[in-house]
Amino acid sequence: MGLFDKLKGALQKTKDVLRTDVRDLFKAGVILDEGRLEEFQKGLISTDMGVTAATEIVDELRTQFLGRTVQPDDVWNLVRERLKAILRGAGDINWDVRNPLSPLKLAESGPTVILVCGVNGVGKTTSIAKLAHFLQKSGKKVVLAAGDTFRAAAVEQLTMWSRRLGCEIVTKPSGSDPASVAFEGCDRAVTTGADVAIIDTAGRLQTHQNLMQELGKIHRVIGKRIPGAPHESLLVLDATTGQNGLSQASKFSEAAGCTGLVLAKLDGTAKGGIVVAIRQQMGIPVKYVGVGEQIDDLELFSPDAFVDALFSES
Ligand SMILES: Nc1nc2c(ncn2[C@@H]2O[C@H](COP(=O)(O)OP(=O)(O)OP(=O)(O)O)[C@@H](O)[C@H]2O)c(=O)[nH]1
Ligand SMILES: [Mg+2]
Repeated sequence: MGLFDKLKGALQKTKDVLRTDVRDLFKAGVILDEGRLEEFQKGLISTDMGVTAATEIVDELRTQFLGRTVQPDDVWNLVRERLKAILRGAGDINWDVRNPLSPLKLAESGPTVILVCGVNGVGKTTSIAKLAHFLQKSGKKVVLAAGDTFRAAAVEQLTMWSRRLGCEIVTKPSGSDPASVAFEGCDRAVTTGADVAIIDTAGRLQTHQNLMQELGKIHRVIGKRIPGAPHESLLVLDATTGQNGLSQASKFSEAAGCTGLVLAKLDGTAKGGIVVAIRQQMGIPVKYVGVGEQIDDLELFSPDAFVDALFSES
């Protein structure tokens, strides 16, 4: 399956919302009135794209089409272009669908460090394995650091992935300081000439101040071993989360300066729209989407492919 097909499958539920609840509103020949605009806005908001984006789209529709007959295609083209523009943001990322590493900021010399954080159970460890696989396929040598020292099973889980991937892993006993694991992971990457170190962290709620401070410390310690690192600080969001994703993005960003999102579990959501809200309100781009539990189930996020999949006919 190609990227587009996978995305289409992953976004099925969001598409159903848009299509069944909303699409009927703009049957050919219908005159656009305030009632229809309001209904449409509700449908857009129900995908979690955020009130700001939904209002912008509806305002533009009002300006162009209020009191006139409107063709469904006019509406969809407008929505599509608007969403793409929001998701592309300021043009800070050079999306290249042929290069899965294109959204990542890589170190100019020495190892690139990728810190991965997020709330409990969102898909951090699995996403790390998938990302390592991506990197290895591009010829990069990867070191993993099992920074979730909170649960013994977490170290085993990442160790199992490292065996399958055939890459090195740095671990410490349960209860060790996660920052020291992160430090050692960076150290190992430097001394073994690895290209990338990926640091796993324990799941934590964004409302737990101590744990957010701990994450801040991990971030700082990484920078002590490798100046300028981490080069990427990826926040993994569960795509089923909806609006809480915004609060997660905000708090994790404060602690760990998030440079991008991984939107995991997009295969099971009606809420793919949250990425629009996060991009628009916080400027944090989605870089990857998780579309299943297998090692290959990670896709490069592309604004155009995402929006086109969201509105495709089939
Ligand atoms: N369907 C689906 N399941 C996923 C995806 N990513 C992860 N999972 C599943 O979600 C569950 C949790 O994944 P983990 O990677 O362990 O999540 P985590 O964030 O590391 O969890 P903690 O370390 O406990 O905070 C596992 O059963 C994964 O297989 C995805 O993209 N799609
Ligand atoms: Mg984990």
